[in-house]
Amino acid sequence: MDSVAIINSLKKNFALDPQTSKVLVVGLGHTGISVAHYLHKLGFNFAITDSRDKPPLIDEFLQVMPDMPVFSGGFDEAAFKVATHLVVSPGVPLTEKSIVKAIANGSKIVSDIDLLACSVNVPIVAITGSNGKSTVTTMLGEMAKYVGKKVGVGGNLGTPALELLEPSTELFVLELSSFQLERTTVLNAAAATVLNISADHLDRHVDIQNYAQEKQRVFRGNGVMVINIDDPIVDAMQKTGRRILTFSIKKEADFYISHKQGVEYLMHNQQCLMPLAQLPLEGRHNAANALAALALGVSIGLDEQVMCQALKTFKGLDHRMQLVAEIAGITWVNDSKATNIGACIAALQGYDRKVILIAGGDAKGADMNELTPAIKEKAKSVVLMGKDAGLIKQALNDCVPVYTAENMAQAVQISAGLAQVGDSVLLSPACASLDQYKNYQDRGDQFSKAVLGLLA
Ligand code: UMA
Ligand code: ADP
Repeated sequence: MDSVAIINSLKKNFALDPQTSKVLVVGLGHTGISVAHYLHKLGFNFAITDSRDKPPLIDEFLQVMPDMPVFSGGFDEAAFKVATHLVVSPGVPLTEKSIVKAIANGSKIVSDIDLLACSVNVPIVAITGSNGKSTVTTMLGEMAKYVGKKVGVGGNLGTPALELLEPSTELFVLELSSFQLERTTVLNAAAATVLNISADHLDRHVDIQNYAQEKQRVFRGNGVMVINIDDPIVDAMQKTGRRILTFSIKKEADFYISHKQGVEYLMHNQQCLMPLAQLPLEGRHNAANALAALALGVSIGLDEQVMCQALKTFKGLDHRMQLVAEIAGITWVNDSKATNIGACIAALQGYDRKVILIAGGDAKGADMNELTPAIKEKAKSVVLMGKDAGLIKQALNDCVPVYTAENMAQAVQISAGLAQVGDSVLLSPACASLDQYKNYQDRGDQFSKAVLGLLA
């Protein structure tokens, strides 16, 4: 779409007008910068505010737009007072006092996802859920590339949605978080999925019902709904009158798994798509991810055989069930991206024997008792660390031997002492990393470093 068409769409959907609107971009992170570039290009009058004294990207921003007003070190009351529209970064809660006040005074909330949706007339596929978003988003992006589409892949995955705006793009595949969805009102995805729901981000959402409701917003509009019928909360999201494609790893669905002459296949209705063994990813949950990606691809008309070719070469993402090393008959697996209970349970359930589990960190308000059955079944011992180690220890109530470590190096040392030939040591923390590490990548890297250090 050209600038005139985009501005017309913004006017129609949000009364957002370069002549009259005053936009406040809240948060100067990756989202904030991408929004600033977008508004600048369209000739909008805007300012930025960030609660941090020195927002991490301020220098980079001022180099490109030195004249733009930036209010940092707190949310600037005066800037909120005059703003007709707020574009709030996902890291900033909408319950923030200044935002609540601005909304009460008539300011409209617009998300970067809404801005993208108003700026394109090609299909958008939207992917959310508690776990598997990044994997499915990347899988579908790879499939679309294999088919020969010019595709923009991003969102919560890393590249902000508006950075993907390119005139030649034929398809957008977006990973969306609950925070992005709660402030998105006009997205009408051609196909969308909620992969699964398990407790996460309960430090920001009132309860799991509220978290699931925000996720459900991905289905706004009239696109195809891709539904995981193994998850009762997601299954209940089906809407009558909509085209629905279901997937399941437990029972027959539109996309499912079936045995044919002793071989397990990924299936679409009665058609065998490919043997499951040709999917080069560990864990049953990745079969679900592949089925979801196939269903989304079919929804937007991608060729199934070509999509399967892409799946066969998909190596998975770092820090998700990633084999670090096999040392003296012991396998070390980095699943640092398991930042919630659901991911840790899925990791444990993928094993057919007991493992040594390294877990802990910031539980983000989740009830750690939900971990206990899977740990009881699949862990021979548990090494805990981080802020909420005590909560997990309490929940386990001595059902397995528990050890406590100060840091990753110590956790790996303790695990090495416990492990015997044939064992697996799994880092799958069930918690966020920010209490002890820069991010989950840093946590995973420290694990790999400590494991490889065992060789020395
Ligand atoms: N912050 C402040 N004051 C501000 C703005 C932010 O203190 O004024 C803090 C926030 O509390 C947060 C951090 O700064 O802890 C970053 O927030 P942000 O929204 O400004 O971050 P961005 O750089 O814009 O990155 C965001 C997403 N971050 C969050 O949702 C926290 C990125 O997802 C996403 O890749 C990016 O937009 C592009 O779309 C990251 C993430 O952790 C990977 N997401 C969560 C998750 O996956 O669990 C939801
Ligand atoms: P997200 O972007 O939703 O965090 P990722 O693909 O990055 O999802 O995976 C995050 C964690 O969840 C990893 O530990 C991974 O092994 C696990 N995981 C991936 N897919 C699923 C799934 N379908 N169900 C449960 N856990 C999953």
